[in-house]
Amino acid sequence: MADGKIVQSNLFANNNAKLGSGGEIHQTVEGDHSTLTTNQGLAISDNQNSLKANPRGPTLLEDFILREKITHFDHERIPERIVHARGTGVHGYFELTSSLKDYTTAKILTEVGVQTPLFTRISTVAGGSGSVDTPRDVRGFAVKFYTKEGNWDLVGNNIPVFFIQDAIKFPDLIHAVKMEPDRGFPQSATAHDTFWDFISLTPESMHMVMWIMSDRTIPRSLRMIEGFGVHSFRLINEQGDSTFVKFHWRPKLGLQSTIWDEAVKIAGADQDFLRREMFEAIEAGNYPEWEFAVQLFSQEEADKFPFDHLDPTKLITEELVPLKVIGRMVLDQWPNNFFAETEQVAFCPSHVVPGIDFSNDPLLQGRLFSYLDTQLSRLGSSNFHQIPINAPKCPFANHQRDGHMQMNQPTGRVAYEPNSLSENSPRESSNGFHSATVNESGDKGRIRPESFADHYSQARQFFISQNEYEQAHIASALAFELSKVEYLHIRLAMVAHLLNISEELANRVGNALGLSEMPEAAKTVTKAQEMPPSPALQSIGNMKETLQGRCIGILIADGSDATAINNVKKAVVNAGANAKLIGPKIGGAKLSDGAIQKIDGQLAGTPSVLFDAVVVILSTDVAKQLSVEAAAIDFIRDAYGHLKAIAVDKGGELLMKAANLASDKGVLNALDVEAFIAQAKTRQWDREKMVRTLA
Ligand code: HDE
Repeated sequence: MADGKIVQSNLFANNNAKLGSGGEIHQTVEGDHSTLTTNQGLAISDNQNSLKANPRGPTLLEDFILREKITHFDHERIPERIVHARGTGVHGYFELTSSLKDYTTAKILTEVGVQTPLFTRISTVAGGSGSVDTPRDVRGFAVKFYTKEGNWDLVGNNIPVFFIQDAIKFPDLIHAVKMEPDRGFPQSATAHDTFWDFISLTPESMHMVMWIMSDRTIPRSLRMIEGFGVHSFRLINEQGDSTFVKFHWRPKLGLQSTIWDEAVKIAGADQDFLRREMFEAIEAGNYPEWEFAVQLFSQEEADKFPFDHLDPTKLITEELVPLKVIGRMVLDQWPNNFFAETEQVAFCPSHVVPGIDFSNDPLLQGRLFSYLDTQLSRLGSSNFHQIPINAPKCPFANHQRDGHMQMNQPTGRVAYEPNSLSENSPRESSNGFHSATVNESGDKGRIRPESFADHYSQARQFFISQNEYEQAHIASALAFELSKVEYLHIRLAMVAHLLNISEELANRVGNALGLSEMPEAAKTVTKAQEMPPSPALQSIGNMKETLQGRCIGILIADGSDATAINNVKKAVVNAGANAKLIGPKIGGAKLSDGAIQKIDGQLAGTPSVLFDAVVVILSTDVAKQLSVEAAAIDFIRDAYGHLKAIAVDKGGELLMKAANLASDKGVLNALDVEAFIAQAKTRQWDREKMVRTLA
């Protein structure tokens, strides 16, 4: 689409009873678009000056061109999402690699090799649309598949469980986590009183608390997170039999997170770090990819689980029901326009296709109402499905009519069904959507099932499944968050819950908080069950040792060794990473061979938190000068503190000394490129206890 071109609805393509048929929903008005016009097509002769009574006189009300422009501008913003306001969206496709024909009639899950277009939006939950990318927060993972049988929205998160068991608690949870209503802060942070107050009074949240305090909520890249449908859904096959299913996305680049101190500093260095990283990857043709997997299980199998799969605070471990990989998603096209696509996209868990159905998960049941309702207030019209990003790419037709911003111009007399006046008007079809045949009986009431009463077993299972570094990060995150809580009774109430999860964890957190006395364990209805550790729940433990998708920062300056720079850069790029040169001046650096080397980032504005590993190649003279430069010292000290591999030449060694850093196996000679690459593929986890006290 050419810049500035006006794209308008194709009124005339949609003007028969088969609304939107043929998938052609928008068309560019043909002709020359080089003249600036009003929205009525009137050519504008002066876009610099408003109409005035005289050159220095008042502006005239008559200036309809000014008024149209300002009025439109005044209404540019629409209400942001009440949750998940901050998001990054990308187009791509889904390709099925293994058919689920025995389980479902959904074509998207049975037609192997077919590519289905999709739009994926990854978001934070708590912050406003202009908030930073890297707070500790759950990431939303929403995918809209434009299938042949209608749009299917899989609206999930990067964590497989949720805080609450019943939709009626959602507004309370969100009010507790969002900025506090009297003071208007904190923006996008759980580390405050109201959040922990609510959580401490909500034992069902404890499993989710373990996940949000883990490194999963501080991802290194949107390309390095998992996605989960969270709830159990149903698949329905041709015979009408249904099977339960859980959906999973697994990133090809593996899982990777930042260190908490790093995430905090990234927020200062680049508010848009994750969005920019995604944008740059796609621009460079490094298309993010995920495997799509399912866990399938019958009602009989579910009856034997030691928990209720309808409870969204529970997950089904891979050891209990293995994952079956059935497809892949590739994101390969950045939207043309952020507002038109990423902002206006409207996901609804109720958007399913024949062969996919819902379970009775009470959280999912509430969501089936909420999303359609929220689109009405956000997008302002029940015609939001006509916006190109939301419109199905298959024919769709019905007798719904009129309403705000109606883009279609139906013809004919018939807007009802059944009718005898129009042969071509849309009618129901036996291949359409059918709900699973399920027998429902029992007493009506506002009742939490007893099978939802165990709040600690899986929280404990998650904690004991983590490796020692991950456990230390969870304990430290809890200590950090609770240290921001002003009320002692809230801290104590949380530690009382932790005692039911793991005494060791509770003691570590209690100790880090400096509690003078430990509380009693929180009262429980059900005793926690012993569940075996599930190594698949680790993230550091399952990190891929790779440089694919990673970025290496190379600090250079005037006089730096040209050969050393080229060698390391080449090796890093060959290993699949991006290399960026950082120097004191953006104009470039005159290297040892006299050539001027272009620089990608100025040292003061490009700290090492933006990289996965760093190299420092400096002449000894320049290194001495930089030894009193805070940005240079911070560059190497933070890289060290964030457990990154560091390669140095003689000048780099001087900087290490000035920063008072000891050598270890992650500190390498810049000439030994291979050794550096091997260490850069991971983090120096053993270094952590040397640089920070963890709980
Ligand atoms: Fe959402 N959620 N949610 N949520 N949610 C919204 O819909 C809601 C829940 C999720 O990128 C809203 O369009 C209720 C679980 C994502 O546009 C709203 C409940 C999961 C996104 C809403 C939940 C999610 C949303 C706000 C409890 C993971 C962003 C704007 C019953 C499985 C989608 C909007 C995007 C967005 C309601 C719980 C994921 C208000 C009532 C559980 C990824 O309708």
